[in-house]
Parts: sequence; structure tokens; C-alpha cells
Amino acid sequence: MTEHTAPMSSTTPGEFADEIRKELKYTQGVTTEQATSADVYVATATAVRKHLVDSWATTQHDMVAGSTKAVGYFSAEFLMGKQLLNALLNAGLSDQFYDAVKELGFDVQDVIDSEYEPGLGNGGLGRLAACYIDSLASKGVPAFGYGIQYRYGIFKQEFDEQGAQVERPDYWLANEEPWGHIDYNRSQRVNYGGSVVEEDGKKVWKPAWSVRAVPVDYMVPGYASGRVNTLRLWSAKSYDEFDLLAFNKSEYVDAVKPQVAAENISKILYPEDSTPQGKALRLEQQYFFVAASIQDAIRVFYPGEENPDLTTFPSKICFQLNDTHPVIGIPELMRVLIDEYGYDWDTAWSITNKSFNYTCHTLLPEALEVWPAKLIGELLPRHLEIINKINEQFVAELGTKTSDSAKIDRMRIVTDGEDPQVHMAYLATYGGSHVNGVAALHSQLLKDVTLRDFSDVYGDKFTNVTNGVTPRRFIRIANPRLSALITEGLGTDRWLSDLDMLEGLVPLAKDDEFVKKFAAVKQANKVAFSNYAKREYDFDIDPNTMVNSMIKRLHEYKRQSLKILSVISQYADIKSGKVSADDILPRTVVFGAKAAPGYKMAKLTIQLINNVARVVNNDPDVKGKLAVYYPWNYNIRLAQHLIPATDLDEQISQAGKEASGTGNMKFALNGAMTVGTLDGANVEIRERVGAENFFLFGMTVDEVEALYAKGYEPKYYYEADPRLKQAVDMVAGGTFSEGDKGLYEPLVTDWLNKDYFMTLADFSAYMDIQGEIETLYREPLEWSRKALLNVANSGFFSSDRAIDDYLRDIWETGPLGE
Ligand code: DL6
Repeated sequence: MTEHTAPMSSTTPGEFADEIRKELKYTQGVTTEQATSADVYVATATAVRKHLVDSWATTQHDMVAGSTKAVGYFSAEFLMGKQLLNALLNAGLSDQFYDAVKELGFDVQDVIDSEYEPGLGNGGLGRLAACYIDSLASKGVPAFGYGIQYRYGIFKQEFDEQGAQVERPDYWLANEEPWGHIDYNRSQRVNYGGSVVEEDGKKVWKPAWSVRAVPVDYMVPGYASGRVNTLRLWSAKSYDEFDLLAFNKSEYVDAVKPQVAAENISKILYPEDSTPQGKALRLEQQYFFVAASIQDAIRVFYPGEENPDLTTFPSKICFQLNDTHPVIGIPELMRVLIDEYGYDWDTAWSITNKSFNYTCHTLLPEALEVWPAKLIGELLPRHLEIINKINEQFVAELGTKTSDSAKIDRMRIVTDGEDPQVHMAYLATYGGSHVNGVAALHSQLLKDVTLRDFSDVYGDKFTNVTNGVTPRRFIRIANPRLSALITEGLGTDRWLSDLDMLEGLVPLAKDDEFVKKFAAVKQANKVAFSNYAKREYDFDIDPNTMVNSMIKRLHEYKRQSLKILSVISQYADIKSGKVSADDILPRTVVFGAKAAPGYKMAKLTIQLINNVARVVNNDPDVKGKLAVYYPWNYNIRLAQHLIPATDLDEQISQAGKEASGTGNMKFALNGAMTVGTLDGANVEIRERVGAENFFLFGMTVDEVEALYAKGYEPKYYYEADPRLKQAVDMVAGGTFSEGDKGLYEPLVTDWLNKDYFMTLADFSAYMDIQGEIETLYREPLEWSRKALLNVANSGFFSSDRAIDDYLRDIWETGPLGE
């Protein structure tokens, strides 16, 4: 007897169909007969929101009335994915939805496909934020996600005739958007520019211009918690009406200039996740959302109070800084407390220090934001004063802790010299209570390398929270077949809110019948993906081949180059007859990745992959043996289709460069085997699933460092391994550029002369492990047994567990009512 604990509304399918009909008629003004699938999607979304509204109101009420500290998750990115199925699941209306839509005479898939996916994030960091607010709500912890409602999300990726990436704007708000509620009544003023003057011995900021921050509220329904939190995304509006006089003189452009400037602030998500560009606008954006959010939190927790006692603020809410992007919040809270509420410096510092914590998501030095003090001074003059004072206090404090003046100099939040720079990671580390990395190895490297001086002096602040992903979206919704099998195996669906329960599947890995059912799920998912890829991309993917996926941002450290060089080598071997037909394991390699528009090497790698795909897929000699596909515009929807269908996942970054990765967790939880380096969370995944159930290859962090120290010479590896030489020579010789030897020259030159991320050094090990992979794959039952053990032992990688870690070690709070 299976126990079901998933939320289940008492609304019948017929009643839900009536609710959808009513929304069609009274909200959208169409009859069911006139309605399109897109109309039905909007009506369903509106109807399901109404089911959640009472819990939303109660959660907000209880949060303010109760004594449980809330969490404010500050993030410049929330990559939410589509909302409909998640909202239906958490409202207990999933089954009713399918029946209701059928009753109304529509195709369920068409209705689901009508939802436009918002792309308000670049990748891992933004998706993590979305998983965390899901888990916070599912645990019943009061929380706000605070961010920006960008009008244009991450660009839409297309490929041109030459296989090169083309970026198109993603004006997602031009589509029906039934989830966000625009609340003009709770707008906040955000100021910029101007100067600071002294009035009655007090510093007074006289800003030059202001923007109206308008909140757009999204419900964040918890799974089986009865709680609904809020994701509050700010949209920038102008306070200035357009200039009617100028307009009447036909000076149309001038007439709307101030409006355009103000609204530009929330216009576009930066398509960068490693090097900040367009610095001024980016800083404007960062300040925009944190300033509005801090004012908002004070309004929410001290309603109607003119002189609130803000010494209690840290017991009401704590703010998590998701990377350095929101760190300007630290001087902002200081400013608010001192200038607006009259607190002295020390009291303000104590409140601020307790209110903030910082998560670092990188090991790449260039991704730790550093702002020119001059720029901050122009945009936020009062904040620069405060930052300088924090820096003075910090340097003085350091003087009491160490006599190492060189170290003190290295640690300065504001550098000395003619063009001082502000280190936001340092400000966050000093200004908040805790700093965490996002995987055990990453947190260790932060302490040992990236923030070593800080961990020497402020060791107590440093901790680790290994990332996690939500099993609701990434198993239950993305992989309903596996979800049903897990529930069958465990006899309950409680695992969806307690993922450690997956361990109960371990004994079933010995049961051949269960393993066969597991293999059948994977096969059905591969067929489903093949159909999806045909429908969406016109790809002909053979579901009877091994599906081998590499989906993530395109970055040199992630080493898509390593994968494509190995594919080229395999292609050459098949084509030349070096491997006999019997020894070839048919494989479909699928890439998904966007490159930052200004990142030339990454974009050239995309072009190379596309052209390898073109050559390989059109070569009759390798037909049925090797195929390469690169679906464009990789997004969450594609991930949700591809991950459940994948046999082999690639996590092949250079050791010591990937902070964590979260795709690796999603794949393991969906029964893919991983080929990977000892990097990021791979280390912990391997520990948990067992070394014998993970394909490890490549250099370790220490070996990488030793090789850098010795002097890395990529040509040595090129000469030493004929497989590598052949692959590189084919790229250089024009095999994938119709004879043009110049096209990939920058890539080839880099590989042979620099290869900072040591792709060439790891190539042989990567090729060698392919033999092991293929041997196991030829034993389908054994492969599936190991893949099942990956699922069974990956419960740790639930975002619910990660949130438990944050609650216990950092936020010191818990569910409402506890
Ligand atoms: O923590 C989420 C995610 C990690 O899984 C990835 O390993 C890491 O690269 C990513 N970091 C970023 C920010 N990069 N910068 N700055 O996206 O965070």
C-alpha cells in the first residue's frame, strides 16, 4: 500500500474546469469556444493563484506577527523556470488540471507549452536562488526572495549558417505574464548621485536623481507546507513625467529621455557571469534592488512605525548576499540606520553586521567584483564615505590582530593609491557575520587561497554549505516516470520532502526486476526526449544510443573543448576504421550552453561544436555510431527534458575552478552516471555514490598547482598523445571549417601555447576512461544498477538539506510557529 503525502486539493476536475472557464470569461473576456491554448494557460494560472492566495496572506501575517526570524535572499538573479506545473503541484491540483483541460477540449501539452520561460538569470547562481526559495517555502520558513524584474532576460541564443552564436533580445514581458502582481502602492524611492553636505553637524546626502522601485510580487508556494512566500522583484519606473513641452515641439526623443534613463535600470540582465561590464549601470542595478528591499523590509516588519526600534532588526530578518552583487546593501543599511534613523555608528555597525551573510560562488579572481571608488563616489557619494570609514575601522581592527603590514595592505577593502578600488568580497566578509562557499572543496579553497588572509583573521566566520537542488522540479516534474518508480520502491512519496529517504532504494539495486524497471524508465525518457528534440529542433536522435550530455555555461574552465576534442578523436577512429564496427558503442553527444556575448573564445568553441556536429552527422561512414547535437537556447525547459534522458553526464572542469556545479546533482538524482574531475561538488557526489559508481579522471587541484608551478607546456601533451595530435590537427587543418585554416586559429594557438585550463594535459586520461565507460554500458543491467545507486545515494543534494544547513549554521531560524 503506497502512502501519499503530496498536497491534494479537494477541488474536483469538474470544479477546476469551471474555475478555468470563469477566468476565461470574466478575466480574459473570451468564451471557452473562442479561447486558444495560450488563453487556457493564463486562465489556469489565474485560477491556481487563487487557490494559493489564502496561504500567502496567512504566511505574511504569521511572519510579521510571530517571532520567527525571516530570511531575505538578495540575488541579482532568480532563474525560476516555468511556473505552471510547480504551482499546480504545490496547490494539489496537478491531476485535476490534466482532467480539466481535457474536459475543456484542449491539449494539455499545448497549454503547458504556452508558458514563456522567464530567463532572469545567467546560470547556476540564479537557478540556485530559485531552488532555495522553493525549499524555504517548503520548509515553512518565512522568507522573501529580493531581486530585479528585468524586462529583458538572458538573450535568446540562435546559431547562424556558420554555426556561430547570435544573440537576440528576450523581451519576455511582451508575453502574458499571469504570475507577477504589480504593487504600485508599495513602491520605494531609490536615490542616486548628487553630493553630501553637512547640516547641523550631520551628513546629509543631496541626491541628484531618483527612481521609483515598483515591486512585482510572485507567490512562492511550498510543497506540502501550507506556506506561500514571496519573491519580490523590483521594476524601475520614472518619477518624471515626460516633457510635454518638448513633446509638443516634436522633440520626441528628448521628451522621454529622463524616463528612459530611469527605466533602463531594470531593463536588462547582464549576460555575464564572470567579468562585470557596463559597470555604472550594473552598480545602479545592484543598488536599486538592495536599497528598495531594505526599505521594504523595514516597512514590512515595523508597519506604520515612525520611530521603529531597529536594534531588533536582526531578530526580524537576516539578509543572505547571493554573491557580491548585492554587497552594496552593507553600506546602505549603515546609511539608513545613521542618516535616516539617527543611530550612532557603533550601534548601526552592530545591527548591520548581524543582518548580513555572504555566499561566494566562484574561485575565479575576475568574478570577484571590484568597483572603482570614483564610480561609487559619483553614483553613491554617501556610501563611499561610509565604505571608507568601514575600511578605516577595519584596518585599525586588523592592526590589533596582526602585525603583518603586508597582509593588512592586501586585505584593505579600499585599496590605496591614485585610483582606489573597492573589493566587494572583502566588504562582505568583514561586514557580515558568515561567509560560505558552495561545496566542501570550494569552501576549503576559499579559506586556503581566495580569502586566505581573511580566514586567518576571521576564521570563525567561514563555513560551507554544499549546494542543493529542489527534487520537486528536478525529479517530480521533470521526470514523472522515475518519480513514480521511486514512490513504488519506497512505498511512499514522502521522499519528495525528505530526500534522504532515497537511501531506501539501495537494497533495490540488488533486485534485478527493480533495476530493469529503472532501466525501462530511462529508455522511455530517451524516447520522449527524442520526440521532443524532433518537435522543437528537428533533430533525429536515436534513443537506442547512449545519450551523453554536457549542459552548462560555455566557459574555458568548464572545458567543453576537452569534450569536443574527444568527439573528434572518436570520429576519426570510426571513420578510419581504427575501431572495428563491433567495438563501436553508438553514442549521441548533446551540448547545451550559452556564451557571454563578449567572450570570443567561448563563442568560437560554440562554432566549432556546431561544425563538428555538421560534419559528423552528415558523414555516412559514422551514421548510427556517433552523432552530435547542439540544441540552441539552452534553458531550464530543455534541462528538464534532457536530464531525465541522459545516460552519461560530463562534469569535466579543471580541478579547482568549478565552485560547485548543480547540474551534476540533477543528473545524479535522475540516474545518469557522471564522468568528472575532482572539482566542486563532484567530490562529494563521488563520496556519496561510491567511487565505483563514478567515472573519475584527470588532475587534482594539487597536481594542477604543481604543474602551473613547474611551467605548463601544452605542446608536450599534443606531441605525446597521437589521438590528441590528430584531433587538434583536424581542427587546425580545416576539417570543420570547409578547409579554412584560419577560422579556429585562435583556439588552436591557445591550446598549443597557453591552455590555461589544461585541457590538453587531461586529454589522455579523459580518453582512457572512455573505455571503462563503454565496457560498463555494454552491460545494461550493471550500468543501470550503478545509475540507480547514484539516485539512491544523492538525497544529500536536495536544496532542502542545504536550507537546513543555512538555518542551523548561518541564519539561526526555522519554520514559522517553531
Ligand atoms: O553556486 C551556484 C553556482 C555554482 O554551482 C557554480 O559552480 C558557479 O560557477 C556559479 N557561480 C556563478 C557566479 N560566478 N560568478 N561570480 O554563477 O554558482
